[in-house]
Amino acid sequence: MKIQKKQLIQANKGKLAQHNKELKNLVSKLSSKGINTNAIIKTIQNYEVAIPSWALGAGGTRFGRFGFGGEPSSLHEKLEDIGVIHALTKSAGAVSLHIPWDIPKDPKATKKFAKNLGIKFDAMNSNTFQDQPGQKYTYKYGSLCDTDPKVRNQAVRHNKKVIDYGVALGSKSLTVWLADGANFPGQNNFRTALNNTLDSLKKIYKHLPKDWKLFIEYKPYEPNFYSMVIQDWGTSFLLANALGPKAYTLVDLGHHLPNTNIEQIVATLMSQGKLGGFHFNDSKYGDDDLTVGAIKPYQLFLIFNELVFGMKNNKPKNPIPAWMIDASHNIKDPLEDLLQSILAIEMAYAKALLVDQKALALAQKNNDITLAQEILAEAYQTDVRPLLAEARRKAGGVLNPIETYRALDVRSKLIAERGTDSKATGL
Ligand SMILES: [Mn+2]
Repeated sequence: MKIQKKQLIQANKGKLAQHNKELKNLVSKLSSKGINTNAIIKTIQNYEVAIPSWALGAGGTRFGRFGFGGEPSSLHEKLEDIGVIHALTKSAGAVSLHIPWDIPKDPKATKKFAKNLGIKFDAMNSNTFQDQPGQKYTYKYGSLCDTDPKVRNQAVRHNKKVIDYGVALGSKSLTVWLADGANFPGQNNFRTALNNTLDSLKKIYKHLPKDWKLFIEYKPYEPNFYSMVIQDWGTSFLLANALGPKAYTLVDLGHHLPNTNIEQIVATLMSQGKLGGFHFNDSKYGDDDLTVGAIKPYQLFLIFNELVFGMKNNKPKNPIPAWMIDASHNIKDPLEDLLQSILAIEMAYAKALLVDQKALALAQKNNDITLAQEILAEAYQTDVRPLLAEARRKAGGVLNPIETYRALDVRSKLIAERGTDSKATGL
């Protein structure tokens, strides 16, 4: 299903007067404080976050999977769903593909199909955490870290193949997340596992085209519960440095132990020019993959505050991170969940752009802790929704994406097209 432009214009019609009123009030309030609201609107207008190809269906938990009617059952249907999100928000013009869940049978045709929907191909994701049908060696005990070189080589070959698919689609980066690790003390030799991983990554790195990046994602536990080979940002950073200038660390919000200061990790990585990718989600306990902003919106704001600072004070040069939503949906309409996530990300971003960096630096210099806190709170407590709505409207999207999604009855139409028990590939 494809949303037509006139449907979007129609959706905004009745809301425009109220929106203009709210926008005018906010702009006048912020302008009196010397804030350039046009610049913020422009930044949000240009912001884009990739949607992973595995997030369009109802995700599973380790206990069960509850399907959602009208799930996309092919790659092109997944792209269509992203097209719906992009049409409403104008912020989701990229997809992050997972191989082998979403192998493009005809990359040229897929690229063209995506282009028609305004969708580009962002980072490619390899998978050596599951065995695939017909695969010669098992990843039961590891992939890039395995003690058997035959297993390692098979995993390296898979990653090279993923790069090749990406090249055909116009992607420019590969994300490697490994489940490799150990469930019990003594199971792995830590140093051997890490060295094997580095050695395998070097082979993958060599296969990268000149203008590509390699993102190394870390995770402290799960599926292995005693040790993960790439357990934290430090290990990822070490590997990225050992590999070279095209390798970067990727931060996934859910891949930290409870209460980790993620904003500090972001600041540290950017100060070294090594923050390459960013996966958004939210969590209460672990890698919960909940909707972005659902649990800890203030933390998300503090993270964006560091991202904004890092992008403004860009020495050494850190690339603009590859943004992606890495959430999973078991009980909500996946498209509504993604819309909520996009809005939460943009809200945190816009609020971070409000922070008076000069005043904050001065308060820090004067050790005025109360004022420093107040400067952040002032930005965080501002309701920026009219700015976000204006950014969407200017970009050709709608003022209220979730309301419009429901008013257009998208889910019922998808169910009518695809049936109630179509199934998306993925977890
Ligand atoms: Mn992730």
